[in-house]
Amino acid sequence: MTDRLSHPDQLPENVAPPSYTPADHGPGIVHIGLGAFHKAHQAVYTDTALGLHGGDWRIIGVSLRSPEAAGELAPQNGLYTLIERDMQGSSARVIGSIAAALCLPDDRQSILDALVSPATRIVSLTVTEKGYGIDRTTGGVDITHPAIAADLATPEAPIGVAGLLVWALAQRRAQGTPPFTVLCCDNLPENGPMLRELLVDFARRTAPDIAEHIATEVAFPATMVDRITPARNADTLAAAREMTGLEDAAAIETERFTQWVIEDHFPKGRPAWDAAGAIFVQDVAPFEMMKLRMLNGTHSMLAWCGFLSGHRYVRDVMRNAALVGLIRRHLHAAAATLPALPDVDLGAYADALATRFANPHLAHETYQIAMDSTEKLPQRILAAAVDAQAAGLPLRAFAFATAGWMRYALARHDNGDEYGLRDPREAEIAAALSDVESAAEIVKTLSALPGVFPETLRQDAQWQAEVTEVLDAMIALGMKEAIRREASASPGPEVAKVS
Ligand code: CS2
Repeated sequence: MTDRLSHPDQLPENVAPPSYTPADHGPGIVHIGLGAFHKAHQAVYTDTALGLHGGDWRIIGVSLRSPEAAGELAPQNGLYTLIERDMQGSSARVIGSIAAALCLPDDRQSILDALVSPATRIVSLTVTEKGYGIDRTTGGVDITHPAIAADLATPEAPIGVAGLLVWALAQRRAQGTPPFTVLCCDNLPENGPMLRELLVDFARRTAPDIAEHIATEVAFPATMVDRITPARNADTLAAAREMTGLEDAAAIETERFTQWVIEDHFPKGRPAWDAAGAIFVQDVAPFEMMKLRMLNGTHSMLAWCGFLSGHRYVRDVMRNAALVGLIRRHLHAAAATLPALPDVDLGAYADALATRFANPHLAHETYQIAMDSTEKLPQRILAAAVDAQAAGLPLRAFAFATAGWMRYALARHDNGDEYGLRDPREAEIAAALSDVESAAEIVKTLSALPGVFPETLRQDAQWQAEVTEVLDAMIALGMKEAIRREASASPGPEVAKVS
């Protein structure tokens, strides 16, 4: 029987162990959202930083609901294999930065203790866009969000992000412990300030005396995170077994590329993430916008259109010339909406993205990216469309992407086969579309979903007409043909510019 990974000494020569002794370093970070992305990104930067500069900065990883991650990591002393893949091939290393893996329903007291402990100087988060419970129209809490509703009712027994963080910050203040720095690592615009606003609003409703403390004394650095990380599957575990000679239930795979841009505002210190390659800047917003609109916006467009035209993986989409043309067009259109960034060549960034998407060794499912689309569309596509509209730039690429989402929201393939949207607003969308048929009605109905479409687009007849025209073609001709026609009709120079 194959041994299970639990100690760095077990590793063969070709797999790098942590370059430090994990047990020599105490925890300094609580991370909420112990999923593949955290394990491929922040935990890796922390692992490298610990190896280079040491410090008590290991991570107590927390899952709010599922016991899965804790169940995989705990028997392995937090160790896991990270498989990194690029065009040249794959390599593996073992990460030692996770000191403990906990799950809220099972380990509640340990998690609350960790959040209040003076040793915890940073609380970082990757809970996905839908995990926070933000009301996009007000920036405050969405009182219909299940965790927000539960925590507003019983703030002394929190189960969600806002409830737990406000509870912990209040406890720390009462005990005279300085607040931790809150580091949101989800793909949301101005993610630090966004989370501050959410917590301040939650506190105003449940613990008004600490709302001001959170607004003025807690640091919420903004950050842009980037690493394409497919959901782990049986092939990942088999690859880890082959590369390490060990069983590893917690192994993950990711691309070799990684990027982290962080606003340098950590009053209680931080790991030497800069030594590990993170870039510290005064203002993250332009980087965030670039990544959200170019990488994530294009990703969403290619996911809807790729999924509906029969492409299971992103790498397959990148073998379809018509889709590649539309991807190039989208990258260019998104780039045109961005403020200039010194030292960043957006054409080169677009090329690099196309290469990353085409990575033949990464099995990244279009259906995975299409998940939670109502949470992604506004900052990825619609915000860019609004800026394009204001600048008098062509809206076609964004109208095409939006029509792709609307076609996806119908929840059935061209042949009638149904699929689940896997979106928090799935039921609402299904109900709204139940007696709607024409493209024009679908556009009108979906554009009216509260909090998704900006008013300036809803009022723009040209925009509405373009989205309707594309959606009509997608429905009438089928997705493949609509894509082919769009690609052949789209003006060459616009496509060619970023090639
Ligand atoms: C993707 C992102 O699933 C998605 O929505 O667009 O997870 C993307 O892979 C990452 O943001 C890359 O950094």
